[in-house]
Amino acid sequence: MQSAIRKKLLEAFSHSEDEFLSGQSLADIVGCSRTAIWKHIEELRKEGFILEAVRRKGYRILETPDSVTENKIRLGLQTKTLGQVIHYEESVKSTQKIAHVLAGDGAQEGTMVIADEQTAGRGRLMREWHSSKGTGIWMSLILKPLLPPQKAPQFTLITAVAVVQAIEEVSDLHPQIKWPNDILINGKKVTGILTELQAESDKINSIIIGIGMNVNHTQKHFPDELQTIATSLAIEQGNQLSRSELVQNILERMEVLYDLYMKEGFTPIKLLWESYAISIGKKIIARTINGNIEGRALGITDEGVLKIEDTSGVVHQIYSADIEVNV
Ligand code: BTX
Repeated sequence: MQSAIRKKLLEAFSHSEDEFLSGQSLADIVGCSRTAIWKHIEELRKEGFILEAVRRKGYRILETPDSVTENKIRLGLQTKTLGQVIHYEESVKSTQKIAHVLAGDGAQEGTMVIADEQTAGRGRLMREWHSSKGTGIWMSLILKPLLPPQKAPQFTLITAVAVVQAIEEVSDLHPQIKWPNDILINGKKVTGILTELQAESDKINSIIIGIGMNVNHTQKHFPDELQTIATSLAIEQGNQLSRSELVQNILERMEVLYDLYMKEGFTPIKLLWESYAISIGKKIIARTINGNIEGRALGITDEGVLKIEDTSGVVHQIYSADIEVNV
């Protein structure tokens, strides 16, 4: 985790745009000596930031590395809570695992764990999540809403809306959501969401939301078994995208939607979610642990539960399943 000085320094640069900031004004804003500022600037340079230093003018950032480090995400981040504490690691087994430990130790709301690579990333039901180095966004976010545990599945849907909006913000793409946790582009999976809980019987302690997004993968980054089902933003868009900008957008969108949800409940989120949903009105199969249900997807309830009408007209409420659309 970053020192308070580094955090303030990056916040100052976030507001300066292309302007130079003098060593003295930085020292005043941050509350340390000019030598300390210089040391932090050298650290940023080592990480790949290109800073211009001009006598009597000061410093400005010319270029930043293509990374998802704490420094890179902090620069320009416009949130109040989400991502205000960032744990970055180059390589981890699973960001979800680390976030669970941090949440158990009382991590503050909005704490994020992010890695450049996961060696044992996981999806639902302990399925594997392929997370190659330097290509994607592998992050886990800790939220602490004062809510009963039954509300937790709604956070998968809130996150899905935030992710779609973030992708639309930085690209020309229009992803769709497949209930409950897949984001698809042209029918292929670009993002998976994993919502997990630390809770007591009547209250949530922490929700840990894992987001895995394929960003700059080429087709050959995917193993054989994912060739036909996975895609990346770069494959669909035709050019590479900034992972850190996407992370910032996800955090910013998520903060707005989370706020809206806590103030007004799930109804406004539901409308947004349905506007991006792929399966509504279509024939689908829901594969649940109790067997398959085939029918037409009617929509979601105010709780975020999927409604399916089978051929005999019976409406089923599905809490958890894998969905196959267009059968
Ligand atoms: P899921 O169970 O819905 O999807 C898992 C399935 O998706 C796998 O069985 C495989 O078929 C397919 N899959 C695996 N990797 C990829 C990939 N990179 N792109 C597309 N399809 C893939 C989805 O679970 C939830 C995934 C959450 C991942 C994040 S990453 C950060 C955090 N840490 C962690 O360990 N998990 C979460």
